[in-house]
Amino acid sequence: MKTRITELFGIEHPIIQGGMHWVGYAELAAAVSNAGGLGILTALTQPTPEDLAREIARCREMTDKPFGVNLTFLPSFKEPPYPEYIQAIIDGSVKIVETAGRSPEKYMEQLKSAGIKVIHKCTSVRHALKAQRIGCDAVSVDGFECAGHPGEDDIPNFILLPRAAEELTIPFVASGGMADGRSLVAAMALGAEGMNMGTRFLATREAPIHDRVKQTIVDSDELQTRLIMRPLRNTERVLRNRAVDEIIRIEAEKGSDTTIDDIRHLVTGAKGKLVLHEGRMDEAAWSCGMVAGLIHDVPSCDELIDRIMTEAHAIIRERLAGFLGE
Ligand code: FMN
Repeated sequence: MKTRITELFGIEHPIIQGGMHWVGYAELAAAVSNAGGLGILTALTQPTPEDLAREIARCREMTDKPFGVNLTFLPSFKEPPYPEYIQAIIDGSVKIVETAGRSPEKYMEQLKSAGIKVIHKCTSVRHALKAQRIGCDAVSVDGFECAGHPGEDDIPNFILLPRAAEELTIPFVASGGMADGRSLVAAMALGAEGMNMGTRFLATREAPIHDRVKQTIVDSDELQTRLIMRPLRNTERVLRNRAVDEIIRIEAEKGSDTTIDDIRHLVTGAKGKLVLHEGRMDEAAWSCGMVAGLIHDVPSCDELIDRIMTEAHAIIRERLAGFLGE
């Protein structure tokens, strides 16, 4: 399948693995890239820019295919040294960066002058247009269904993707709620040129997380996610657990007076790591998408991507062409 996204990034299949905190290590990124998709390391999962440089080198040993690095600009307790992380990306000869959260405007010159292609992940058409204006090469349009931060507009992909198609000239991938060949074909029908997946890649053999997390996703349906941190305008979609129930209780009690200090103990990155790496499933809130309802197994990345592409071809050639009587 050839699209502007496969051409832009030099990949075989239009499938991207979005950056994921505590998950986007070399094992997963290399497995996705080796399967013909675009694997992405998560910069801020590495404690320092030097650690990121080592992780890039490790990933390069595991794959000779293109891979990228995610740089997330979110409100944080302490601003990370972004220019130094970017320097590690440049020094590691990585040519693709996925940005997310705030606009990457401040860093575009540093990225572009190193010949890096930038795909910005955003949750609204206006942010996508801004990304286009400041020189991003592509965008990842993240619908309300997505794991992590869906923004505050709550527009699902059935509306958001065709709206993006109406406005953008740069290519975009659909993100949020994508799981299989049906997702890919639907996203492309709505104007996208590929798809980005997070939750689906958590439930793969190579994802370097605890098996209990993978099994929990398989066991969950589409009704199990919750939105937290809405009163802080930093909404996050997470899987329901004891910590999330407690956050929801606190937010209901405090309403718009909720502050990060009220819930910090249940949302810190350090605690999220206990869930993802140690399988302590009730320890903290952790990002998970509604797409859990479509995830029923834990394949390898190669099996998953191969299955998605086979299914997508069959849908286009047989199911859709069949409606035309061809
Ligand atoms: N997106 C980021 O840009 N930065 C992150 O650090 C990040 N961490 C994530 C951690 C987890 C456990 C998950 C499931 C998602 C995370 N995301 C992050 C969002 C994904 O990259 C992707 O945009 C999202 O999962 C798409 O929705 P889906 O899960 O329905 O596929």
